[in-house]
Parts: sequence; structure tokens; C-alpha cells
Amino acid sequence: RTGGRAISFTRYNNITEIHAYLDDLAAQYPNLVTVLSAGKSLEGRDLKLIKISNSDGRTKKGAIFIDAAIHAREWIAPPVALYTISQLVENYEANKDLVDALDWYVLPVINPDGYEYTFTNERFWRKTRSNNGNPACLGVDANRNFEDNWLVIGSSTNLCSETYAGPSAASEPETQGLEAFLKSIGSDVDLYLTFHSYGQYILHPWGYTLTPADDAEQLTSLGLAAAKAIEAVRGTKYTVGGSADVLYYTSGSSQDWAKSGAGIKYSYTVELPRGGTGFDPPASAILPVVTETFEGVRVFARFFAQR
Ligand code: ING
Ligand code: ZN
Repeated sequence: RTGGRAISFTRYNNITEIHAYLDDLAAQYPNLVTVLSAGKSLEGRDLKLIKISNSDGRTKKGAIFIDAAIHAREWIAPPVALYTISQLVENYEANKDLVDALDWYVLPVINPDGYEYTFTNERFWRKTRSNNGNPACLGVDANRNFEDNWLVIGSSTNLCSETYAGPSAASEPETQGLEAFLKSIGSDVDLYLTFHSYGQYILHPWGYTLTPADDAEQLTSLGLAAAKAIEAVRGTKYTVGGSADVLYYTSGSSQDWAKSGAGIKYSYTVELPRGGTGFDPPASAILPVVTETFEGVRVFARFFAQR
């Protein structure tokens, strides 16, 4: 390949194309990029992620972990993760400060079985694809399945519900994989960002209670700085705050677990803009959304790069 991107931002990429892009980057930029796996999905797909780390001898770097598509139908989320990767790796010179100061872990599709299913069968599938006793209602809401206040509020015991929490906490291999991976690198990670759609929110813990986190003011303040940078691009406005407070109750979310279970102080859920009927922005919306959102990601990253 001679220059240009191997991943498209003018159409939506399936899981095979996304994984191939990560492998391609690892082959092309061996000094900067490693492809890792956080485990396998129920159907045996890799929970493939990329580590971007400039091995320049600097020690004690901070780190950022980003994931997307824990909810299969939220198609605008993986492009945001992929654009971040593409900017950091293929446009390294422009983002050198952020790449050199930090290690980046980006997992573009944490629910690959569900994501593939939205391409092949049912565009608006949300959950995983596990069978928990009723073959007519497959899947668990992986974002209600983490080991933090599991099934306490804002989640369901009904197998057919879109917010079914699963038969037990961390029942899903996707949840187990993300938890184990974050635990293994957790003490080095400064920031956890999980991309969803839709609604234009930058949310932070807690989802399970209205009682603010001890450090809620710090989390809100950094979120507001990111929101401001996004708005500056073309006026897209985000609401920032504790997720139970500004949106609704949830429990067992990856955001809450990243903070309480993996010890990552700065943990956020980003709800990207809606499009189409909500979860299906036209392909022409991808570039505007990913470029504006990257300005927010840069603000988050600069905060940790400069510490
Ligand atoms: N919204 C998120 C959900 O899982 C959320 C909102 C995530 C709230 C994490 C709190 C914590 O319901 C969508 N659209 O998935
Ligand atoms: Zn979601």
C-alpha cells in the first residue's frame, strides 16, 4: 500500500474490514503499533485491539483506553475509534505530542458478534448473542453486565429486554475479556472512554446512584473542556455530567466498572450525535462526526500528556 488510508470513513466497515485494518497497521508501523486481543467473543471472534506506543525509551507514560460498539447497532461509534487510530498512527507528525507522551489502547468493536449480526441480519440489534434459556430472545446488554452494582437499577432480569443484565455479573465473554484486560493494564491507565450513540452526552460515573462521585467536579470539568472543543468545530453541543443525573440510571456499565473495578479515575461514556432514525446516521455523517469528536479526544489526551 502506498499512502492513503486502508479504512474508509465514507462508508461503514464490517468487523472483517476493521480487524484487517488493525493488522495492516501493525505490519506497516511495527515500531509504533501492536495488535492485541482482550479475549474472544462467544462466537469466537477476537476482541481485537491496537496498542499505539512509541518505544522511545520514555518510562512512566500514562495511558488511554478507548472502546466502541459494546452496543452493536451504534454504528457511528467504531469510526470514531478508527479515526483516532488513523490520526495517531497515519498522521503521527500532527499528533506526535499525544502519541509520544501516552500509550493508547483502542478496541473499536467490543461486541463483534452483535456488530456482525447488524450487518447480516438485524440492523438495530443491541446486545451480545448469547443464549440464556430463550432462543427467541438472545443476548445480554453487555453494558449492564459488569461487576459493579450489577442488577441494582436501570437494568432488567427479562431475557427479552434490551437492558437484560445477564444471568450473572460478567456472564458474557466480552465483559470478562474487557474486565481482565483493563485489570491487567489498569494501574497505568489515566482515562477510559467508551463510545456510544446517541444523544450528545459526555457522561461519567455514577450510573447507579445520584450521589456524585467524590471527584465528580474534576470529571465534569475535563468533560466540559472536551465538549467545548467539539462544539468549536461546527456547533455540536454536548451535555456533560454524572450519567444518572443527566441521563438515566444504569448499573453494571463499563463506565462505572472502569472507575470502581479497574481504578481508572477518569471514566466516560460518550454518546455521539444521532442520525437517520437515530442509530443509523448516513455514511455522509461519518467524517463530520469523527473529525469533531477527535478534537474532544485531543483535549482529553492533552490533559494527561501534560501532567
Ligand atoms: N446509552 C447508554 C446505555 O448503556 C449509559 C447510556 C451508558 C449510561 C453508560 C450510563 C452509563 O444505556 C446507550 N444509548 O446505549
Ligand atoms: Zn449504547
